[in-house]
Amino acid sequence: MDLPRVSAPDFDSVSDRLDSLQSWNADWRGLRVAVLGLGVTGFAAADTLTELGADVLVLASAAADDRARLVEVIGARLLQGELDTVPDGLTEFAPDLLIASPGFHPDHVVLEWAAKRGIAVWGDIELAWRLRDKVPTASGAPAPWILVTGTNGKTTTTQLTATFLAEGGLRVAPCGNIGVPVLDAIRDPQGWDALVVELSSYQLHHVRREGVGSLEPLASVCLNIADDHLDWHGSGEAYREAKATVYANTLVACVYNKADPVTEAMVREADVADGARAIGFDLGAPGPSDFGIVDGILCDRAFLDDRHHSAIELSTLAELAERGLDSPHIVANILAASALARAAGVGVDAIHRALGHFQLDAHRIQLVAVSDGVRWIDDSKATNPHAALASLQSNESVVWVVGGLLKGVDIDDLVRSQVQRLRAAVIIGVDRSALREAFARHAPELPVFEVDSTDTGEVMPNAVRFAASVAAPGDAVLLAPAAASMDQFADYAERGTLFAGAVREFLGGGADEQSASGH
Ligand code: UMA
Repeated sequence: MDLPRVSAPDFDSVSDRLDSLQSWNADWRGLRVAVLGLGVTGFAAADTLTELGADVLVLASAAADDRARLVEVIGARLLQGELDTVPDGLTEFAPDLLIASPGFHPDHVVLEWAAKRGIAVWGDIELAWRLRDKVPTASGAPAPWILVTGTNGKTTTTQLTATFLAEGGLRVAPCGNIGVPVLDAIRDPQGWDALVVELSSYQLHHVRREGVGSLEPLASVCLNIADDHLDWHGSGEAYREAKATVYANTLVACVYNKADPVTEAMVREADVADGARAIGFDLGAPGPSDFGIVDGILCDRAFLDDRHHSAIELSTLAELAERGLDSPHIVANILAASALARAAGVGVDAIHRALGHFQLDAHRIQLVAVSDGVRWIDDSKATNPHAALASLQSNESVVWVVGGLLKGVDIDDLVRSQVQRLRAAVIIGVDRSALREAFARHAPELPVFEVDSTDTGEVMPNAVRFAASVAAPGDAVLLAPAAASMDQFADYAERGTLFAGAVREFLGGGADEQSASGH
C-alpha cells in the first residue's frame, strides 16, 4: 500500500464517480481497482488501468508466472495466494471497483465479499466498452461492435464475420473469448473500423443490460443454445439468461437461429434500439428478412430493397463443398456471419470472395488422415454434447473417442440418440463413470474401451490403438469428446494435437496426410 494516492475528483459517492467513467479521456486517476485473476484478461485490465492512472491491486493464484513478474513493472501491485478466502490485503485496499476475470464463478468468495459490501463488479467487457473511444474511427465515432455468442460455432462465426468485413475493406479486430482480450483490441494504436467480439456466457454474465456501462452493439447473434457450463451458471436457465444479454440495446440487427426457437424468443424479449431488425437464419428457404438456402443457393433475403419478391445469392453449397465448408453447422455459421456482415454494410461480392479463401481453424472437424478406408477426424473443439452431436451427425459409422470434464452436463441423451451410428466407443478422461454407465444403459452390446492411463502423453496413443483395433473401411474415428479437456490436457488444442500426433505415429507411412480442412 505504498504507492502515492491521487485524490479522487469531487463526487458525492463512489457510484457517482464510476458513472462518470465512460471514456478513455475520463479521469480514472487514483481509482482503487482490484483485478481478480491474472490470465490474459486480468493482465490486460491491470495494464490498461495503470496506464490510466488508477491504483491497481491484482489478485492472482499462487502459481507465479511471467505475468506475475510483470505486474509490478507496469505499476500495479500483486497479491498472490490460494484465493479460497478473502485476502487481508484486499480488505485493507478497500477497492472502489473490482474487475472479475471470466473464469471466476459468480459465487467465488471474493465476488460474494464485494457484493456484500456494495463494491461494484465489472467484467473486462464493460471496462473495454467504456474505454472504446481511445482510438476513434475516421468519422470520430468509436468503432462499432458486433457481438457473437451461442453454445457452439462462436469462434468460427466470429472469424467468418471478421473475414467478411476485412474483405469489404474494413480494418477489423476479432477479439474476446476467441483469445484476444477486448481491452487489448481497443488499445491498438492504429484503431479499428469495427470489432467482432466473441462473448462467452461467463463474460455475458457480467454485462449489464441497461444503464451506464451497458453495451450498444451494431449487430448481435446468439447462434444456438444447448446445456453447457451448468456447473458455472448453476442452471440452464441462468446460462440462457446470460446468453440473452447479447441482444440488449442492439442498434441494427439481432440475428437469431430459426432452427432454435429459444434464440428467437431471446430477440423477442430483448430491449433493442428503435429500428433494430430481427434477422433469422437457418438451412431452409428464407422468408423476407431471413438468410437461408434455396435450391443449394445461400441467400440474403433481408438486406435488399425488394425482399418480398427477391433474394441475393451469397454462395452455393457446391462451392462450399469444394472448400470443405459444407457441413451443416458450418453452413449455418456462414449464414449467421453473412447476416452480421450485411448489417454492417458489407457487399455480397465481398462475402463471396472471402468464402473463396476462408480456412477453418485446427481441431474443428479436421481430417487428420485417411488409411485403409478409415477417416481419422480431430474435433477436439467439441467440448460439450451439442458440439459433439453436430460432428457425430456428419458421419455414418463412427468409432467415437469421447470423455473428459463433463462440467455438470448430462451426457445420457447424446449417447442414447447416437447409438445407431456407433461402431465402438473409446472413453478418455479422469472420471469415466457417467459415460461408462450411459453406454451400459443404452448400448450394452457396443464395444467400449476405457483409457485408464493418467499420463497426458499416454492417453491418445492408447485411444488410437483401441480405435484402430475395431475401425473398419468406411468408419470415421472421431475425437469429439463432448467434454472439456482440462482434467488431462492444457486445453482442447493440446488434446487435438496429441490425438493427431498419435494417429500419424500409429499409421506411420500408411496414411494419406490431409491438410487442415473441415468436413
Ligand atoms: N482462476 C483462479 N480461480 C478461479 C478462476 C480462475 O485462480 O476460480 C485463475 C486462472 O487459473 C487464471 C486466472 O485466474 O490464471 C484468470 O483466468 P480466466 O479463467 O478468467 O482466463 P483468462 O486467461 O483471463 O481467459 C479468459 C477466457 N477464459 C475463460 O473464460 C475460462 C478465455 O476464454 C478468453 O479467450 C480470454 O479471457 C480473453 O477474453 C477461453 C475459454 O475457455 C478460451 N472460454 C470458455 C469457452 O470458450 O468455453 C468460456
